[in-house]
Amino acid sequence: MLEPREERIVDEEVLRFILRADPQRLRTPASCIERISADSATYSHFFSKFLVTNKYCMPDWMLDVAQCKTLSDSHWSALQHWTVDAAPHETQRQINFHHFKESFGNAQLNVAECGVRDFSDQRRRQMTMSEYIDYWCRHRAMRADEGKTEAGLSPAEIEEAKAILYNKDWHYVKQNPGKIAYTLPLIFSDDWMNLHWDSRTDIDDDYRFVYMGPKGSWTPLHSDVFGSYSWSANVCGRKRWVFFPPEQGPLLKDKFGNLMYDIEEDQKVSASASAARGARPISCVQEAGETIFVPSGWFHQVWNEEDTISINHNWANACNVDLLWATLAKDFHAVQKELDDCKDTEGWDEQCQLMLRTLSGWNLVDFARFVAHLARVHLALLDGCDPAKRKGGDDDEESHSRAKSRLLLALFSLGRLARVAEDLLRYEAVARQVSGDDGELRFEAATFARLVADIPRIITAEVAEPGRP
Ligand SMILES: O=C(O)CCC(=O)C(=O)O
Ligand SMILES: [Fe+2]
Repeated sequence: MLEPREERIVDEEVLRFILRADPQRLRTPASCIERISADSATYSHFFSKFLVTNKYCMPDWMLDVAQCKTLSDSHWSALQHWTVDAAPHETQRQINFHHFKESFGNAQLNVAECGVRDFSDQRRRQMTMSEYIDYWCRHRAMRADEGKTEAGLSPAEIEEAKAILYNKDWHYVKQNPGKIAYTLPLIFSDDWMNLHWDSRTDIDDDYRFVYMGPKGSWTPLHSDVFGSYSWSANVCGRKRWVFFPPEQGPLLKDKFGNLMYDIEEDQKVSASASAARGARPISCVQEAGETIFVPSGWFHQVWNEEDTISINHNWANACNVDLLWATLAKDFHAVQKELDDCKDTEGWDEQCQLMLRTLSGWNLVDFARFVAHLARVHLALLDGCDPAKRKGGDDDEESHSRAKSRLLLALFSLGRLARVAEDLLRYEAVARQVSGDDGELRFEAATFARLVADIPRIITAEVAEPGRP
């Protein structure tokens, strides 16, 4: 993954205000999608208007690629290979099927069958990229001549070609470390989730995906894994999105009390259950070259209105780490309730942690490792901001203000981590490990101690006494 070259800088004033504020009170409701020009919007703007407020928006990142303007930046060149020039009757660049088959033919994919429900997801099947591209081309041919290509095919082959198969969750970056296809946009680059998963040697996973699917492929209603943010950039095609803010979750339940699977199905019913309860969807259309920033905990359902390829990452940082924690803590309490019957049996706590990992993808100890890792990273940054330890060369005004922003940003991250850590240490499963001799977290005892004891004090002093270097 090619990281952006610029540094993330947030205005000092903004940071001072945010350092004092309660995270929850900074979160403001949104009623429509705001388009922002990724070229002109600064990191500071995106940080204060969308990250800390948890508001969705549509940056036009990648517009150049979609409109096939001359690309001066060679980092886009691989992405250019994914599409070919528009045919005379088309307005958009088209998918380069040949390239995907030639370059990634053996890739193992976890393809969703959009017509078959499997609990809250679509049924999955394993295919190679080569098989998937063959399917997609047959599907397109059948769609184009409305069934004439069926001649000579068996009923099973016809059914297969008519199905809507969606290649989701292709770990492009992980599977192709040598083939950099895009540069991470600066506004999405403070990504603790992928930083942490990249550092884990015991797990081979990440949250960077490519999605590709024919017109009609879709993703059921959901909010994102762990309560993370996501961003989704359209390389080609068009997506339609429907959003509901987190507080409308209770209005989006089916008759069994689970989150609805297909909001469109619900809306087809004359007295739509969600509308009757007062849920208000916000819709938008995302064209090629446009990006959607999906805030934490927002429910959304997505349809590909054309054959579409997008890049999608899940991510998190200081601005939403409390929401990640709230999501996990809620799941943990649900697991405890579920296993309440056998509360007195030996190993009950471990059992709860195992079940939590299955349900949520991680448990309290995994989350504590994540918090400790990010705390170490930011404590090192803070130490690097110490004027006593810094080498010369920072004397002009601009460098001074950058250094200040760097310090405040590190403190902001540590402050948010400290709040979460304090809460986390109240849980037996974590506290025992941090203080015990045999727990996997005992190495982190010093990190937690510095985080919880020192950081709030440094922040209070910094806020009360601005101007310290
Ligand atoms: O594009 C899709 O089908 C789903 C995307 C999505 O859910 C996301 O980016 O969070
Ligand atoms: Fe999503």
